[in-house]
Amino acid sequence: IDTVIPLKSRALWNKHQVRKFDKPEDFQDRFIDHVETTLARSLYNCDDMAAYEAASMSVRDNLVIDWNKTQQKFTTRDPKRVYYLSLEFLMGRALDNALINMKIDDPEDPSASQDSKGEPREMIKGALDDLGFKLEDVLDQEPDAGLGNGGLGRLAACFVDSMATEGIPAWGYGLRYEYGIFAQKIIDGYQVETPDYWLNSGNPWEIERNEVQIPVTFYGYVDRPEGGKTTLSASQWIGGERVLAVAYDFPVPGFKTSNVNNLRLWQARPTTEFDFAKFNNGDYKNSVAQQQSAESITAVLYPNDNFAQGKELRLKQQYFWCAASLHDILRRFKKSKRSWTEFPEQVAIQLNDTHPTLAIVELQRVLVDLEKLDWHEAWDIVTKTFAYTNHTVMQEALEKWPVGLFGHLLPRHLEIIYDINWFFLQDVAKKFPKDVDLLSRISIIEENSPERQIRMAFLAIVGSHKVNGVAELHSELIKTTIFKDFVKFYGASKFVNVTNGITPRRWLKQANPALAKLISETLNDPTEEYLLDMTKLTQLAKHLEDKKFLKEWNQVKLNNKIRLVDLIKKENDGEDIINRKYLDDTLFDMQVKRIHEYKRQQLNVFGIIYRYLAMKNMLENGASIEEVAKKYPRKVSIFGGKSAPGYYMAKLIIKLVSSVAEIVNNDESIDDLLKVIFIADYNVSKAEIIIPASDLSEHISTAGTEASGTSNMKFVMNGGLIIGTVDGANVEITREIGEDNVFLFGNLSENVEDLRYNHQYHPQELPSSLESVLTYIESGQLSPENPNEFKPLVDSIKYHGDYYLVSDDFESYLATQELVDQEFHSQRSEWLKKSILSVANVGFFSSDRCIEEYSDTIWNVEPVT
Ligand code: GPQ
Repeated sequence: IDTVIPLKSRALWNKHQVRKFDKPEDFQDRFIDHVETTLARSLYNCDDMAAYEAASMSVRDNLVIDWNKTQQKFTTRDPKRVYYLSLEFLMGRALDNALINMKIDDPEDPSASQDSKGEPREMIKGALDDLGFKLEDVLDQEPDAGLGNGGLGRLAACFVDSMATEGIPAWGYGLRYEYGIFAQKIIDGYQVETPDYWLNSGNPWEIERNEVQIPVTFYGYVDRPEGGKTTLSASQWIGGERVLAVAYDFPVPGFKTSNVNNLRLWQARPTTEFDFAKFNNGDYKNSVAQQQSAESITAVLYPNDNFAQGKELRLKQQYFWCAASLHDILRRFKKSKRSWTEFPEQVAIQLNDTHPTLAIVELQRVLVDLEKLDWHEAWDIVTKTFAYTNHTVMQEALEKWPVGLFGHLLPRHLEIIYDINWFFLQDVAKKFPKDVDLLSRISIIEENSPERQIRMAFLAIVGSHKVNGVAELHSELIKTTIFKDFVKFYGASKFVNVTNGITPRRWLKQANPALAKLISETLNDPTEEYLLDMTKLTQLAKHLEDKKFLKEWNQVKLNNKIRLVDLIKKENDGEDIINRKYLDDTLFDMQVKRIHEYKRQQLNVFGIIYRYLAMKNMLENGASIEEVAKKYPRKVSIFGGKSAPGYYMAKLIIKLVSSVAEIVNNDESIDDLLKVIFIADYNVSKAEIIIPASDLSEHISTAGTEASGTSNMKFVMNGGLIIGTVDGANVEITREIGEDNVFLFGNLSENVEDLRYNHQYHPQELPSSLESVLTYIESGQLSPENPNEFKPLVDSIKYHGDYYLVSDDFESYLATQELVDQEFHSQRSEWLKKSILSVANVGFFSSDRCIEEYSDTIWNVEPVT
C-alpha cells in the first residue's frame, strides 16, 4: 500500500496505533475525552444529548478502526466489489445498532475476547450508568436518519447491514439530504408536514471527507472535434454549470464480525469558481448566486412513494449522484492498473430501481468520450457491469423523462441514449422483422405522448445483464406485463427473482430484545448464532407443547404491548386511550406503512366502521354489552404512515381514520371494546416499538400491486400473525410458515383485470355490508362540520370504477376478520402456537439469504474473510 510516511517513521506510527476500547473504564475514558475536548463541555453541562454525542463518537472510534482495517484489506486483496446505488437509505438510528453489532466473533480481534464480560451493549449500559446516564434515554436522543420514503429505502438499509455482516466487499452510494422524509403532525385529523432537519445537532455518525470532491457538470452543449462525425465517436461535452460532490462516509458495521463497510453519501457544494466578469461589472450578488444554488441539489428528499413526479431538480439529483459515484468507482478501479475489459470482473453495480439508470449512460460516456474506447467494446463492458431491480408494476411509478427537459440538462447523455436505442431497435428488428408494432412498444423512447419521453425502466433493462423483481409473484408479473416484450427479445433467463428480506439484527434483536432473549435461551444459543443462521429458529417448533414456554412467549408480547401503550400515551398528552386493564385480552391489529390507495387503508377503515355500526346495532336491539363483546371482542386498530404531501386521496384517508377514531374512542356505550389510533409520524424508530406489539397486521393491497412488502416479514419475525391478500411476499410467507398460520382473503391477481373491466362497463353492485358503511359516511355524521368531506372516497368506489377493488374484496375481508376474532379469543393457545411457528419458519426472509442470492446469481462475488 502506498504511503508518504518514510520507512523510519513507521515504527513510531505502529507504537502509537489507536486501539479499540474493550473495557468499561476505557469506554468511560473515551467518553469523557469527547465530552471535554470534542464537545468542549464538562461534568457541569453534559445533558442526555451531549451524552448521546459523546457515546456515539466513542463507539464510532471503535468502528472507524475496524473500518480502516476492512478497507485496507479490500485494497490489498482487490476482490470484485459491489456498489449498491440507491437514492434512499432509510437507516433509522445508528447507536443502538452499532452497540449490538459491536459483538465480535474474531479470534484475531483483541476486543473479541470479551465473551466473559457479557455483551458490549450491556457493558456500555453499565458504564453509562456509572457516569450518571440511562442508556435508554441516551439512545432516545438520536434523530432518525430518514433518508428514504418507505420500503425501497429501508430495503437498502437492510442490505448494507447484511453485506457488512457477510463480508461482501460492498459500498452503498446515495445522497446526503439535508432534509429527510418530512415529520408528520396530525392537526384536527389532517396530516401537516414539517421539515425534517435531521442534522440540526450535527451528526456523529458521518465522516466528512473534504479530500474527496468530485466536480459534476450540467447543461452546456456538445462538440465533436476533428474527425468525429457521428454521435458514436468520442465527443466533448462542454458543460454550463459546475458543482462539487463532497463525500460523507457512514460506517456500516457487520454483526459478530470486525468487518465494517462504507455507505458514501454525496453532498452538493458550490465550486470555488467565481464569476469575475459579473463581479467586475459590480454585480457581486449574481456572481455568487448561481454557486449558492448548488446546495439545493442535495437539500431535500422527494417525499413520493411509488410515484414519479418528473421534476428537473430530481433529474439533477440523479445525475449528480450517478456521476459522482461512478467517478469514485472508476478512480478506485484505475488504481489496480487493469485493462478495461476486466472492469465487469472487478465491479458489479446494482441499480435500486431506475433512479440510478443514468449511471449506465455515464459509464458509456466516460468509456467512449474520455477513455476513447470503441462504442461496442464500451457497451459490452457496461451491460456486464450493471443489474437492475424493479420494485413496482404500477404505471404511475415508472420513471419517464421528457426529452426536452433531459436534453437541456444533459445534452451528451441524450445523444448516447438515442444511440443505445438505435442499436437496440436494430437488433430487435433483426430478430422480429415482421413485427412493426413491437418496435414502438419496446423503444426506449416513447413517441406517442404529447412529448417524447425516455422510458427509464427500458433503458435500465437494455443496459443491464440481469433484471430482478422482489418477490416471486412480482417477478412473474413483470415478465408477463410491463416487460413482456423484453422477455420475448432477450429470453426469460435475463429476468430473475430475488425475494426481499429484512435484517434480523435490527428487526428482532434491536426491536424486540425480550423475544431475542427468550429465543436464545430456548435454543440454548447464548452467543446468538441464530441471528446469522435463521434456520436454527425451526427448533422453536419443538417447544409448542411446553406450557411454561408458551406463557413466557405470551408475556413478552404483553410487555411489548405495554411499551407501545406507553408510547401512545406519551403522544396523547399523557392520556390513556387504550384501557390497560385488558391488554392481554385485546387484539392489537395494525396497519403501518405509507398511505396509498393501492395498499387499501380505506378497506381497513371501512371494516372498522362496519364493526362499530354492527356493535351499535346490537346494542340498539337490546343486546347486553357482554353479548356484543362475544361477537366483537376487544380490539385496538392502529394505523401509522405518511401520505405524499400532494396526494389528495391518501390525505383524505388519514382524515377518515382520525374522524372514525374521534367517534369510536369517545363512545362510552361500547365500553372500550373498540379503539382506533393513528400514530403520527411513523418512522423506523417507531416501527421498532410498534411492530413487536402486534397480534395481527394488515397487508391487504389489491392483488398484483404490492411488489413484495417487507413489513409483513417484520411482523412475522416478531410473532405477529398477518391478514393479507394473495400479493407480493405474502405468498411466500404463506408457503414458509404454512397456510394455517396466515389469514388470506380476497381476489387473485389473475382476476384483477377482468374485475376492473366489469366495473367500467357495469354500474357497481355493492355488497350490502359495504353499502351500509358508505351510507353512514355519506350521512355526514363523521364530519358534521363538512358533511361532504369524504365524498371523494365514496365516489371512487361507487362511481369511478373502484380501481382498487375494495367492493370485490370487502365481504371476504369481513369474514376473515371474524375468523381472526374467533381464533384470538377462543383458541388462545392455538394462536400462541401459530405465533411461535411463524417465528420458527421466518428464516427465509433474512436479508442475509437475499444478499447470498444476489451474490451468487447476479453479482458473482464472494465474501472476503
Ligand atoms: N417501493 Cl417503486 C417503494 O417503497 N417505493 C417505490 O417508489 C417503489 C417501490 C416498495 C414496494 O412498494 C414494496 O412492495 C417493496 O417491498 C419495496 O419497494 C422493496 O422492494
